[in-house]
Amino acid sequence: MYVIATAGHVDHGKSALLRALTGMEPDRWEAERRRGLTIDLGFVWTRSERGHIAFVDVPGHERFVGNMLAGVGPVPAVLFVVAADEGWMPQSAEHLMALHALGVRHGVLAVTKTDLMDPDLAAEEALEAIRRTSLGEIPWVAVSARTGDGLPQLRGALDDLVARLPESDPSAPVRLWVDRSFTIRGAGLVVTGTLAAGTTRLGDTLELARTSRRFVVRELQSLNRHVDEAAGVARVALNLRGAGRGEIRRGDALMTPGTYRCTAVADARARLCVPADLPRELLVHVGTATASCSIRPIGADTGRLTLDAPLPLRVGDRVVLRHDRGVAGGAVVLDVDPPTLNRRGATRRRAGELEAYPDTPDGMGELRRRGIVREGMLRAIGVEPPVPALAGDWLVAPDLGRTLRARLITLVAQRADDPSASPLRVEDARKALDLPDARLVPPLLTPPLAVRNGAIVHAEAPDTLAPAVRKAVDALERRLADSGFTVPTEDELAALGLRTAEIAAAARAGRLLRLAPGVVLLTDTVRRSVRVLAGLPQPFTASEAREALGTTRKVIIPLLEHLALQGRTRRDADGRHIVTGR
Ligand SMILES: Nc1nc2c(ncn2[C@@H]2O[C@H](COP(=O)(O)OP(=O)(O)OP(=O)(O)O)[C@@H](O)[C@H]2O)c(=O)[nH]1
Ligand SMILES: [Mg+2]
Repeated sequence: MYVIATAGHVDHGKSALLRALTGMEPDRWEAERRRGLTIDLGFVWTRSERGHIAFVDVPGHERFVGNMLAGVGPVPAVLFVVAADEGWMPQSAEHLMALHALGVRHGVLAVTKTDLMDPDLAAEEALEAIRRTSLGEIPWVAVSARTGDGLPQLRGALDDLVARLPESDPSAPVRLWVDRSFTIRGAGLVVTGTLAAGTTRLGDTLELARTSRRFVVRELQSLNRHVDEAAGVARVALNLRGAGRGEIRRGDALMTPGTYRCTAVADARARLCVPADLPRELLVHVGTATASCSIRPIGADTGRLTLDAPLPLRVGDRVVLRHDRGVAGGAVVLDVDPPTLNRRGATRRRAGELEAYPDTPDGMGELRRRGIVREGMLRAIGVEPPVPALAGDWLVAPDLGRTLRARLITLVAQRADDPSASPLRVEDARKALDLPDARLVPPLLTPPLAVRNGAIVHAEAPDTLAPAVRKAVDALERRLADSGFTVPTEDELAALGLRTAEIAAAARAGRLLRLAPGVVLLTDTVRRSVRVLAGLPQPFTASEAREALGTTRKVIIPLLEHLALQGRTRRDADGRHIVTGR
């Protein structure tokens, strides 16, 4: 299915043309038909060679420009209507400005009422104006809704138009801007909208962005027919279980849960207007939503929008800016999570940053700016993750990843230089590198660095440990197995051939721990000591620990320091020790 919106000056024959094309009535309200004036959006459709083409008919009267913007907001293509007898008019220009602000690139011009006047002059005027906008060169057709002249050509032009429309992604998260909501007796609330991308299915859960309330799709229709699923671009009508009368209204957005964030502050690049020249208070239109907003200029063409109500904005969204005299221009959303601008010089710096932001969402740029970010966050702000997750759902910018790897190597090397140092724990590395999640540490390690028992070690170290040293440590382990808390003396170690250099190598391999000169422990002994200490009434003093382990002050003081550093114990206000249970 394809969806096309109309545009054009009041009374130029938009609704009459759709009536002639589709045989359906776009003016839904009795008042509209009586007054011969479209007030609100109309929805009609026809079959074409390529499938259904649905139309969103908009009002041309300047008083209803808000409704017009809700109609064109989520729609990718336009049927621009100009009456041959009146030619280019103020609302033609305003609608064109809105389409340009929204970045609409696909359209057909219909010069209608050709039964009243030759169309050429009107066509020339209109094409001249349209050419200078995002629509560029578009085909035009002369038609008369009254006589039916030109209708076959218009159908042909519409077929060609839809054939050129870009495909939308059926797997994208849903953001359905609601354009109508009504209650059906016995069924409850029904909402309609143009699904721009993504797929919605019966039984799906959608989240109302304004309140975060979730609803299950109980019934799904497209063009008045029941369907099990609908993929964008499509007109859809959803009956939502549990939604009360008036709970969802035009301007609301129904979202795939967890794929969006609402924001009231966004930095944007202005189109067709200069932020500094705009009134401070404006209306901003996006999708079918309208919000009051203030704009604060940042750079020459950039500014910060602050909305009176948060909206599920995405990077790359096109918005229309309007004041009491009409459409003022538009803007492209560049950043939906912008930094505060409190510090001196912050605005000037920000102006420079925003200059470098592209108009179209740039996943790698967003990742680089953030360095480390969750996949869901990038999707929520409107960009596809440009690289696979490194751990969990965390993405790391490639440049930053390289820097972090190098810093990890340095950190570990610094420890290795110090024979008495214990291996670097993953949590210490996380803190040192300021990572948001310890799961990021292992994939950032460069072999042979690897994680063993929560610490970073040279994975090859046990194998590269000289056979004599390995044998000596093995022998020590055998001898001390089950012997409780025993600290081998320097003589015992020397007898096994374990002197300073050998001890340092075994420490790097994670087998021995050198706590202080003359205080060398098996890693396993340290583990056992924690179990013993955990069995003491908490908190405990150093002497109580010494007694429990049957050791000396010379050993217990560095041991307790080591355990505290490792986070295995902590000190209370009186300097006593508590096993943390980790
Ligand atoms: N002679 C002639 N009159 C037409 C033609 N198309 C529309 N009209 C008349 O023009 C008037 C306005 O037509 P609409 O279709 O309501 O115009 P519109 O653009 O939808 O107007 P709004 O929705 O209010 O902006 C009506 O009286 C129509 O009968 C046409 O091709 N020839
Ligand atoms: Mg109309």
